[in-house]
Amino acid sequence: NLRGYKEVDKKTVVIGGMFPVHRSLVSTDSNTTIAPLSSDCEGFNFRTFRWAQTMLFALREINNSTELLPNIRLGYVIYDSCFTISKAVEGTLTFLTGQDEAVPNYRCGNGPPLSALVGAGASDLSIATARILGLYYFPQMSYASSCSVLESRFQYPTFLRTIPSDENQSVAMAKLVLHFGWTWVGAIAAEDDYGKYGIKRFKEVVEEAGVCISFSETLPKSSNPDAIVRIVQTVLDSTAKIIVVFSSDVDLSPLVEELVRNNVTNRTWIASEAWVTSAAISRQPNVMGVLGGTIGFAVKRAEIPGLKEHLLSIGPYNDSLTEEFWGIVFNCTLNYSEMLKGKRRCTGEEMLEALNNTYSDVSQLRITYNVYKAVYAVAHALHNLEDCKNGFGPFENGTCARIEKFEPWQLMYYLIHLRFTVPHTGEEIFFTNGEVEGFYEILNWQSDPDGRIAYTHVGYYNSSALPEEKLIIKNGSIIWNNDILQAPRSVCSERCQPGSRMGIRQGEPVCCFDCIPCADGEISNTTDARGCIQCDEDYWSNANHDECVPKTIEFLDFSEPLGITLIAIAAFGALVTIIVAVIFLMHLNTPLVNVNDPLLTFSLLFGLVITFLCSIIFLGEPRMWSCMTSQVALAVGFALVLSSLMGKSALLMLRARAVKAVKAAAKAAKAAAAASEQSPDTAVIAPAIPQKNDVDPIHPRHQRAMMIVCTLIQAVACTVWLILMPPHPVKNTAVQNIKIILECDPGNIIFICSIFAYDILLALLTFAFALVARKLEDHFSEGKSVTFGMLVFFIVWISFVPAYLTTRGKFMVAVQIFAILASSFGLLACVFIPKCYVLLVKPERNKEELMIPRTKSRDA
Ligand code: TCR
Repeated sequence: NLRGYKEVDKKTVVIGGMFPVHRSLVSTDSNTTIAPLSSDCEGFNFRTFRWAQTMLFALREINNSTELLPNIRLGYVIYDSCFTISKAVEGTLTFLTGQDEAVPNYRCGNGPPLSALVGAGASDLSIATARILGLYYFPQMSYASSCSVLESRFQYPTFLRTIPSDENQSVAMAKLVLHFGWTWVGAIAAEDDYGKYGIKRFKEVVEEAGVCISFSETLPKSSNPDAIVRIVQTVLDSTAKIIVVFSSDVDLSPLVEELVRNNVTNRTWIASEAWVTSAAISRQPNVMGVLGGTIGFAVKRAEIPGLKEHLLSIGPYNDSLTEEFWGIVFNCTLNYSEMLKGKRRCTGEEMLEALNNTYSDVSQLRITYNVYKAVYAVAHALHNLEDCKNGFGPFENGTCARIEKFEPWQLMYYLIHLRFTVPHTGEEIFFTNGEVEGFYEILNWQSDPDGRIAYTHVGYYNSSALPEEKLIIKNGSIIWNNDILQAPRSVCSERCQPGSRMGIRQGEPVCCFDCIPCADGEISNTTDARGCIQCDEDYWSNANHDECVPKTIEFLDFSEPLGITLIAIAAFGALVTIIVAVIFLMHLNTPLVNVNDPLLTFSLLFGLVITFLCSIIFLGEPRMWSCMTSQVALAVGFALVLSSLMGKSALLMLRARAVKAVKAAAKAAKAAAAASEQSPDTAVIAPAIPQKNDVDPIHPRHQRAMMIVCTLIQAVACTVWLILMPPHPVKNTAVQNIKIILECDPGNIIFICSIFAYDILLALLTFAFALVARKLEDHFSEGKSVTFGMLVFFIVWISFVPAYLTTRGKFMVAVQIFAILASSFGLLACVFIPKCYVLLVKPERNKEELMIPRTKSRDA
């Protein structure tokens, strides 16, 4: 322990200080045969020694000041906590009791009053000491204990600090991670309160924002190479490119060594305040490849004029710590027993000025500045305490505390209500509930021209600013790992683009997912969509599945080429039919026209005109009227055509039968004649020679009646259909997803089937009649042509069925129209071309002829 106060004329007040000048305790084996001794410490830390020296420097400044505490001398007691709780507690008890051996609950009488303890560096030490000091309501002013649990005034009533609480830093780190859109980060924390609570809060904030933690590791407190190797392996195995480390430099350095050994590059490290400017990390060899581009948070930096001179002015013989420091710096010893062991003896004349190490490096005075502020805070509180005018004091009845002998809680009052400006920097310090405002500089590790690490200032975080102004960061000035200027990405899975949705992977964090493309008819229009949205009824997904587009409406339009072609063909057919009718009209009185009832011919032609023209109604956007007329016109038109043909072929069939009978009779007559020649005594009954009237067994009246009745049946059926369940236009979306097919719904499937089945029945009858009559030989062989026409008709409609069933949308209509046109043309051509040929080209063959085949001439 360093003590510095002399009984002089001035009144003395003692300030305690606690610094982790050594890194750890010397491990001793527990031996219960001898009295236990307080352990020794090892691992001298230049950085923290500088902090201790800064306290001395500040005290000297204050003691030399004529304004601050002019009548008081500040003394000090400084303890080395060796970064261990036990040492810190020991020091606290020693401080409170004033005994060199710590005896709790005992404070000896008349020594100079103890004012406050500056320190305990690490949080867990402060937590331990603050519990003890809190018991006596003894003020503690920490410069580095930033853990957020120390915020609790209930548990730590007398704890104040000049470093912002880690609550701010954890949130700041989380904001930084979110700012760069990293959603997949690793976390490493030291195994102490600083690391645990810091990383816990960080995780809370980022996880709430949807970031996932790839791994979470703890750095061991005591040397544990296996654990370090394991952590390096985890870092290597993880795909996270961003690793947040909440640890002090002392605990982190073994990991950094191992990382450098394994050459773990390509990671971006986020540094907490405790190691961001630590030379113990950044001065390790080859560290830049691994840690280059690190981004970290640091507390305010300051220039403290005169500090460097003070640091270099210390001599070897001041106290035990400087002695040790001297020995380490100059690699010699001032200790007699070590000299005996052969170590070089220090001369005491060594030049500290030539020294260039962490101790004398005053470029990053951050925690050092906090120490400076802490000492000044205590001094100002003491000043205010001394300044009190009796009667106007803050305590009972306006009393004041006396500087020669005050109670710790009285000083606490002044600390809580303190507000002062720090000399040299002009920063104003005050405590709200024991805390200072959360302000951090954001530093980026870049290599400067001479290969050293430069901590470049790239932004800041101010917790008391407006939410959107808290984190200010100059993206452009950051140089990332591998000297890249582009911010790295760290995601477990790349974002799901619009058109796909996130699919969870069982048992993995939510940030790791698969992008599943939306099904047809579903879309997602945001990135990282959780699900796809079904498009509305009349809409369908586009090719990218990121937009619902109206379904295309499909129907066979008049104006498109196919429609125009069909209209042209239909019109042509109708025209031809009319021409044929005109030709027939012109030859009305010729035998050919009259060989069968001409009226049936005209009704047949009229039916064909109807079927030709009705195919046009199938085109265009289906409407109520067009659906009704097209089907009905078709059905009735065909009924007319077929019943006319049936009427014709019925006659032909009967004629053929009669002719057959006549032929048979003639044959019989011939045979009889022959027989009578052989036996002249036999009586001959010669059969009569058949006449025209004999072979025309039915009258045209019958034929016409047949035609009319058959057509009427169809017409009536259609009327019923139209009245009961009329066909109507529908939007068909079932067949093809991307289209709305406008088509006619038949209303009732049974109706339409029976109506066309009736047509088929007529066709079959016609065919059957004509088939029987096909052998009927006359000039005009109508039986053959009708048979042939019906065959064409059947072939067309039979092939229509598969074609119709395999087409979709508007082509169904086209197929239907083709079938109508083809069958109509087939009938027209087969039935009328031979006749027109005779009428127009070979009129000489158009003459009355006996219906009886040329039996005579052949026989002759
Ligand atoms: N708070 C840490 C200890 C610590 C520290 C440091 C130690 C901080 N900054 C710099 C060494 C060097 C910040 C704690 O434990 O609260």
